Amino acid sequence: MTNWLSRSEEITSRIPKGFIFGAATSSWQIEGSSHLRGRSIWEDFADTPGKILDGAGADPATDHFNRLESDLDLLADLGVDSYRFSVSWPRILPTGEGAVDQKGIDFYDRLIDGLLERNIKPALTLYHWDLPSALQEKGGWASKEIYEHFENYADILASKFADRVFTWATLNEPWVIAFLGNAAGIHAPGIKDPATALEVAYRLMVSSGKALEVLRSNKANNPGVVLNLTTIIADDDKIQDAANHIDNLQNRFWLDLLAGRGIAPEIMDSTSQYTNWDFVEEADLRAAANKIDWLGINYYSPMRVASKPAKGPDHIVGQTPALFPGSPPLHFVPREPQTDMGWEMHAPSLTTTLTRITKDLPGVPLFITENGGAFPDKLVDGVVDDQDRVDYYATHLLAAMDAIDQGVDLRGYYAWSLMDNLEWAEGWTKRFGIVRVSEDDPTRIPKRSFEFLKKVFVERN
Ligand code: IFM
Repeated sequence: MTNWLSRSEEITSRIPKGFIFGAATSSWQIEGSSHLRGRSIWEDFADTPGKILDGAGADPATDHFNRLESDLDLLADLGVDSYRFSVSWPRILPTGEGAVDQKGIDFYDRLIDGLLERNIKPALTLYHWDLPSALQEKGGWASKEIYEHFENYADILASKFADRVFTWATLNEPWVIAFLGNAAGIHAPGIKDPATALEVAYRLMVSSGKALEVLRSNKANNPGVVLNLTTIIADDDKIQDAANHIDNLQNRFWLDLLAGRGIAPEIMDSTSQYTNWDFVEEADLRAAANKIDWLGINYYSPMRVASKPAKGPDHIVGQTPALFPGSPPLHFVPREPQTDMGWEMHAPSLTTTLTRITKDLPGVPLFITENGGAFPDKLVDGVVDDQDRVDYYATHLLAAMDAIDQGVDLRGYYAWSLMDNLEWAEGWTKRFGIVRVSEDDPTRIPKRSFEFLKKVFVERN
């Protein structure tokens, strides 16, 4: 393994002036203090036995709600330009609608002001998966009423924070929300119904487009959206059609909607056994194509597919045919080296993902809004020497610079994640942080990867 701590100048010398560096988190994964807000679908899911691998729930998470100031100090020490966080919808509107909870507004006011005092630009995401349970009871993202609820929520946040936030993202990873939550049922709300998942995918993008308008009408800076797109690799000749189907649902669906191309006939055909798409309306498609000032890409790994299964362990988090309704038979076959999620580490796929997006959605500046890896960290004598994570960051930062050299308008990079946290259905069993936190000890211990990223952030020109 390369000693990147002594070779960070290979990266810093390639970073363009004005490039934004940051770290990212999300509300449900870190905040805790769920008694001070309304209930979300993730508490409902976590309370269902067997849904979360280690039985973890919303509390205490990393206890960030009570440790805000010292967590902001950590960010300042890391030397970031920006911090990407999400707002918990049920902290602002306990049932998703009705009266605003001032406690929730006060918390995010303190967060945003605390960032600005430390010269860190707030990058706010409206929705990172913690839907108020009361809205799920009314149909959640599968119902048309969600448009109005999401617009109302966006309006409240923008009217309070538009003057101080640097970038706004409407949604985080709508593919995950739609398909992990509603097709495979491995995320909240735990529905296993492809037809619902396809409708949710569509309604999410329409909701996002409508919220973009609301943000703009409140003069919010830089409204955008965050997608998890990746490169699909067909590992043998017989699998190209299936690989195209995976690509259609993972990448093309979202890019086409944003670009105003609507829903491709190939996608409608290959999913026709589940839905006739009669919920699609012209006016909605126009809303889904509302202008974004930037697109966020969360990238971790390519998806490698083959006609035959690979040898060895086959539990890959978030890679299963059930996530791609209408898919021909196929197997996910990540190669070594892999992260703890079973995800193949292949930095060149970050470059190809970014160049492809630039081709399919030209003229839109990009940010890498999440990138990082889960590894089986060991705490030895108070130190986490996570060289595997350092290696992951170094190779992916170089791959991001390669994309810039190839003409991609990449404006920034956020590491996932500032700290170990609740990794959704995996609970505490997977650690993505550059700062160690554990389920039974909220003490923050910066890892070697923190030291490495700090060096890169501080030493760049
Ligand atoms: O932890 C998640 C995050 O919430 C969304 N993007 C992927 C991360 C790792 O799985």
